[in-house]
Amino acid sequence: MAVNWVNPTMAIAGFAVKNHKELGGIVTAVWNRLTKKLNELAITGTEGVGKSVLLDNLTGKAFEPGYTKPLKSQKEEQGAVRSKQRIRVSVVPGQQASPRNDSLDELFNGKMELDGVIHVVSAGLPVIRDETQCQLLVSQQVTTIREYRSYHRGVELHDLKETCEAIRAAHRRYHGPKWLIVAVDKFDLFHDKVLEEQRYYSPHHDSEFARVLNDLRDNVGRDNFRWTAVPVCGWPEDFVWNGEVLPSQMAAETRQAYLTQFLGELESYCQ
Ligand SMILES: Nc1nc2c(ncn2[C@@H]2O[C@H](COP(=O)(O)OP(=O)(O)OP(=O)(O)O)[C@@H](O)[C@H]2O)c(=O)[nH]1
Ligand SMILES: [Mg+2]
Repeated sequence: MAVNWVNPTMAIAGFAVKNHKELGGIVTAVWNRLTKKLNELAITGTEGVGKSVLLDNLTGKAFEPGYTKPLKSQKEEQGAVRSKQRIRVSVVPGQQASPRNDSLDELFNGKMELDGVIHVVSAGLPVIRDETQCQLLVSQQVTTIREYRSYHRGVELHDLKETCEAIRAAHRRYHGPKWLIVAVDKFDLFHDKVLEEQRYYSPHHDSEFARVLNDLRDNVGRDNFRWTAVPVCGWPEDFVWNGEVLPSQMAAETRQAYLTQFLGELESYCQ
């Protein structure tokens, strides 16, 4: 590399150095880039469940000043996770339209060989950004938050089955992806009902949800697939449906602790 005597850039191998203190971390990052395997992951889950916000938390973008939450994703998003492992993630858009199908096809049926999947769920509390869609649901008697959650748990389960089908097809091609982490997102909205949600999402209980993933594991072989569920909160805020409010209840330090735990678990699944 040419030595710049006049205007040396504050960057090493593409990593911007803001101050001397950061240098240690950057040297580690460069070292990792040279020595570690790249883990290719997909983030899946239904519309409005929190995939893009979770990605921004994992890449660090959510901590930048002036960050605002993303709009509905119209196409696949990608990012590198801030981690001691090399982890690249692609987010499949949730909206039932061609960008979602193209992305699913490319990630699970194309040239890419995925190492793992982060499947995002929100205990039946996705955000619907389309007013017409909201009105339609209310007209179908989904008027309370209780009814909303029950309806969306059905949608979530259907989506999980679709994702497992894609994983099964990928396994027929290259025996991967080898693992799946269920990100139980929006934990700030049901932190007080932790055991209930744990019973539904955890691999250690026999729920309808767990059965779908256990069937997949038995089908592709226990040596070829494992899964777990980890609670997380990407963006704490009250949830409102048809005038009813479910308050967000989570202190900033608790949220940080959940995020740190999520990242730790993710790193342990990556090589
Ligand atoms: N309470 C709460 N709300 C959240 C959380 N994460 C996301 N949200 C809300 O959910 C909305 C949707 O989040 P996104 O990350 O954009 O959802 P997505 O899964 O990417 O949705 P699509 O792009 O439509 O597939 C956000 O705009 C927030 O209003 C969370 O941890 N807690
Ligand atoms: Mg999105």
